[in-house]
Amino acid sequence: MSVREINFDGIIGPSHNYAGLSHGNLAATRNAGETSRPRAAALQGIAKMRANLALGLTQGILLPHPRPDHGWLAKLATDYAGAPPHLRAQALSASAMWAANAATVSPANDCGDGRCHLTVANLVTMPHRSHEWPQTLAQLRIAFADPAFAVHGPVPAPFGDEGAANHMRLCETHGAQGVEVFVYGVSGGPFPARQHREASEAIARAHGLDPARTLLARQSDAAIAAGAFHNDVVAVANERVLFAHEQAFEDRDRFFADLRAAMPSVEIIEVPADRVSLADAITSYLFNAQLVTLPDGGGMVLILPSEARDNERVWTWLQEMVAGNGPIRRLEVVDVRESMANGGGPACLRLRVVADPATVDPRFLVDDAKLDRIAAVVEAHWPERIAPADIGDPALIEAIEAAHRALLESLDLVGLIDN
Ligand code: SUG
Repeated sequence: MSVREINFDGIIGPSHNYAGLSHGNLAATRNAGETSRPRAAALQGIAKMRANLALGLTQGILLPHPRPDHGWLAKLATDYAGAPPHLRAQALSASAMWAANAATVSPANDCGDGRCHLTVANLVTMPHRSHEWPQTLAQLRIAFADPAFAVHGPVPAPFGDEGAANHMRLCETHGAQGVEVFVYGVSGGPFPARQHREASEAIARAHGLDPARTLLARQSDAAIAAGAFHNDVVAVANERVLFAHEQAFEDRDRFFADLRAAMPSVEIIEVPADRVSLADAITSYLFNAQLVTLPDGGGMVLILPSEARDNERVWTWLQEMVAGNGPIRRLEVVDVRESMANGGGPACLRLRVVADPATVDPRFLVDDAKLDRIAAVVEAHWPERIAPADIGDPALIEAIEAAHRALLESLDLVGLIDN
């Protein structure tokens, strides 16, 4: 038995484009109408996975969804050719790449029945994401079919659930019992609050979490209004470290006191607003980093997007932090600019599962050789560019569908999850 954290990254799909579909996600709306580079995007994601493997981490994948989603359009009594432009864009989105929104995961040691529980996120707030869950659920049921796991369907609408992006877990080591924190938003500001308290509470119940080790924290209205459409844009946790912006939580003092009571060894690293403003945190995605523990006592590494290095105030603060004697010992920078332009940083692209890799379907785990194979499919089949005007082009749609088929074939998953 070797329980560890496994990062499952969403492979960036061949339909990756900039349609500006996410109100409240400032990068996505700012880049609406730009030309995307799906091939480069997917290769950037693969390079990030390679860098994680090189750090000694265990790496998994989730697959792009079939796009356009013809089944969803059929439920709307239309088809791709006949659909109005906004429905076409919503049916074509590659947004399943952001695996942090695939599900909420509670490791076995936190759950009453000793199994690792996963609840697929309903993503009901955004139309282009609301039709992801059936395909995500199909993949989770294959990847985590072992009795070590319990995979749940979505929380019912209208309670919005955006998965692990609004969930943090603190623990001494990944294999130990943890304290789980669910972060929800309250609507009323300029942008939607995508995680509802009722959904978080339902998941905590479904996973059989111990109420004494489960906290609900309200995301600050200021953070949502500044463009933090998910908590993972302003906070990230790993083992006993919480790394967060000073303005991430609505009632910060009470939340920190509750967290310290539930887990006295917690170390809170807070970035003050007078050093890094919320606006800087959101454009640089400083907190949308993967905070990981290296194997063999190597300490913690923060895997950041290159945008964090480009912002002088953010980079200066980070360098001071690693020069100090804190738990985060090292900074690694990755280039995921294509995903970032849609508001998805390194942490958005991954779903963390604490489990023994031997219990996971091996087709969802990767090593360098398998990443080589995936990269070869991407090089051969992913469109180089998608401009807004291309979205109606039947030849592009054919190329996207052929690319998706080629990937499933190369991973031996045809027929299992191709709907
Ligand atoms: O849901 N962007 C995604 C980004 C998700 C980031 N995930 C985390 N923070 N964990 C979203 O807003 C943009 C797609 C478009 O506009 O075409 C988009 O869906």
